[in-house]
Amino acid sequence: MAIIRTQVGIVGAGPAGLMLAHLLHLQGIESVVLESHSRPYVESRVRAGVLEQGTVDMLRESGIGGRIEREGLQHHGVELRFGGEGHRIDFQDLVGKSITVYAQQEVVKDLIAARLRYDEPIFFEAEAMRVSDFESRPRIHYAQDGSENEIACDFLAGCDGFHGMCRPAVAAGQIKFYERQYPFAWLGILARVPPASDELIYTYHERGFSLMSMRSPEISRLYLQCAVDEDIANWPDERIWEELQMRMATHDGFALKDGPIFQKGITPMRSFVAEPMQFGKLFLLGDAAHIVPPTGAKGLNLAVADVRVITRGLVEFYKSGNREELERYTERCLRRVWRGQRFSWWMTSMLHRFPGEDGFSHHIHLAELGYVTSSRAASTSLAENYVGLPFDTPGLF
Ligand code: RFL
Ligand code: PHB
Repeated sequence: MAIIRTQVGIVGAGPAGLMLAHLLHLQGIESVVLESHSRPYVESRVRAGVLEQGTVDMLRESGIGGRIEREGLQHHGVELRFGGEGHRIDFQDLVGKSITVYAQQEVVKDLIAARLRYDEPIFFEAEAMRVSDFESRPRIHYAQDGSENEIACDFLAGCDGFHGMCRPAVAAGQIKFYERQYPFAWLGILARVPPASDELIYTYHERGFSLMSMRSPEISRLYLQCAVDEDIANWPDERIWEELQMRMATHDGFALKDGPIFQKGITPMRSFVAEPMQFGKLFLLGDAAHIVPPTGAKGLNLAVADVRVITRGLVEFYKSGNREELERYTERCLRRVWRGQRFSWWMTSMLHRFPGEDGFSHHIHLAELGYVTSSRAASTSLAENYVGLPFDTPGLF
């Protein structure tokens, strides 16, 4: 059995684990990243698409922004569509910021490439089986190529997503969960067809929510609300296009063009927060600690915000032995996480049809959307949350 010593042991090579490893490297702090899947698998996993301006700035300032700048699609607003009409929320005019559409797996590719370029340890197909001693001298026990190995570290970063093993390793009495499940899911597709608009379109319709997003000038990313236990086999391509066309139709004849679908999947919707996010020397980051429904486009951005907070704490600790920032990790992260939760829950509630809704609820949805799109105060509130609230931790660079 091999034992590797490092300063920070990181479980998971998603956006949280990779970004943390990258920032630590820039600050001269050693880490080892373990990832249970293969490199091609994590580099092709289809997920998020919207990056807040603060997330893009952080990638750029840390030297990772080259490809985002060239290939990312900068958007200055979004459309909310309901009652057969579109209403634009102009981020630039309302809050002077924008968002960037750039696929999560591209961020993951950029961060893995950086890790390999500076020749720092990242092990794929290496599954953490157990974490131990995180109150004293943390250890990660992992399996790779049929053998069991160990990482001994000063700190342990649980960046292993919602279904990971770090959060369950905490004793039941030490952790509290807050949770909401939603009675619907999203069916998402990627299609080889130019996006029907230059900006995202979020649609509320009596048949349910839909969203038009994109990945490039040739590729559309679309979602539609479906039943929570939906079987993807019930959704042949023609039915998906027909449903999207009905939901997105406008009085002035908007036409959503169809095209070959090359990826399909169903995503459940959940709000979840674990508290605290630190247990001795074990820290939980990103989806391992909190999940939001994707309607607010916040999950990856919140993961990266956690990375920012913990990096400051670790830099402070290794520079001066001062643990103050590390001790405030949960408090600092959760303040932002709860704001992201509120915004994601609100967008989800406003834009989806809940089972059993009647005419009264329908008119409440329409009234709320009408208010949000006609009041400058309400539009500004949506815009400032969507583009990302300011960080309350001073910059890292
Ligand atoms: P990840 O990405 O789940 O990465 C965790 C990694 O840990 C690995 N792992 C292990 N490795 C070793 N040993 C073990 N025992 C392990 N157990 C797990 C896993 O293989 C994996 O590689 O978590 P992270 O880094 O916290 O990142 C979070 C984001 O992935 C997530 O919040 C976003 O994808 C959410 N999300 C969106 N976020 C946004 O900010 N903007 C969006 O537009 C947006 N759209 C979305 C989304 C998520 C979606 N789905 C599919 C859930 C749209 C969708 C449809
Ligand atoms: C995406 O492009 O995948 C996307 C965009 C906006 C969301 C969620 C996902 O709210």
